[in-house]
Amino acid sequence: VIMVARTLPGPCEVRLAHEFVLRRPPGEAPHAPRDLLAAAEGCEGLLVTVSEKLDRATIEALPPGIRVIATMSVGFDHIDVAAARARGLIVTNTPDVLTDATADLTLLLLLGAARRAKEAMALIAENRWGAWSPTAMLGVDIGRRRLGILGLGRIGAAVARRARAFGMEVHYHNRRRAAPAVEDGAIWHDTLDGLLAVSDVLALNAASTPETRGIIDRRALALLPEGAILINSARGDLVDDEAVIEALESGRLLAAGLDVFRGEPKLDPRYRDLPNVFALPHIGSATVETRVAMGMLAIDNLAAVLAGDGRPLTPVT
Ligand code: 8YV
Repeated sequence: VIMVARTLPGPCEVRLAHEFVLRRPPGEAPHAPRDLLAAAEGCEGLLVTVSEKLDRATIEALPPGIRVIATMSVGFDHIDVAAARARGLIVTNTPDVLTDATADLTLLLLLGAARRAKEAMALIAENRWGAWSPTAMLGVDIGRRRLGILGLGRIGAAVARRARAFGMEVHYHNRRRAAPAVEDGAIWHDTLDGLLAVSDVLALNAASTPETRGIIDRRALALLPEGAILINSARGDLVDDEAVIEALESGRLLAAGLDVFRGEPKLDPRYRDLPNVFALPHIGSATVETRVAMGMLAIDNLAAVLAGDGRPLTPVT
């Protein structure tokens, strides 16, 4: 018996119904903790997404039969993993299967921001497209710019490969230098400040942790080259919104491409209004193939723990 918090893509639902007895929380998402807890009664596993916030209090209140929490996401900042471990619960995520889709989306953000896609699309949508002009709607060439990646993990490395194909020189900062195969020619900076100084485009691909939350603040933005572009396909809470908006308004940041926001789906209305913000509603992994693969991997993890040898395929680390 498992609690499945959301409706998954069709093939995943077919498999779930075949392999498990299912419980669902009542009503619409986002589900309140008390609804999740009520639905979890009598279950051995939970299948959740980033919308289900499993904080310490919720984890401690879970019924005793729960053995595993499988999140259909690579990020697990919505789960208090320490609290889960303290209760002996296994937590699994869905790495790898969403790497390409999220990296593709990151390039969409980068191109959208650099080529002023929001303003250009508004010309069409609002029927304001006038005569061609040699100086209208000029963006910048990304191939002439250096890309700084904060967090060269699976997704960061996939972004690097794509950026290189566009002619970009790739730099990165991780606390520890990545293995040569992952690095693949990208230039490591042992400090964030060192990376910022060379990042004509800064792409955030780090997990949200106590160390990275708010890391792109006023001080960090001031270290970027004048007219840099900020890309965020990771988590909204990596940036200080006030500082980013101020830099976009002043032109210190040329543009931003953002798929994630602190407090999403609510977002600071200035992100909506600023012409130089190319914003998308957290669709990094939103392709048919990827969402099916994420759902299947979450189910594989539940099956391995509850019906297999007890060992999950992709436990969080
Ligand atoms: C998902 C994500 O859209 O995997 C993650 O961490 O943020 C996205 O892939 C979503 O969070 C699914 O739960």
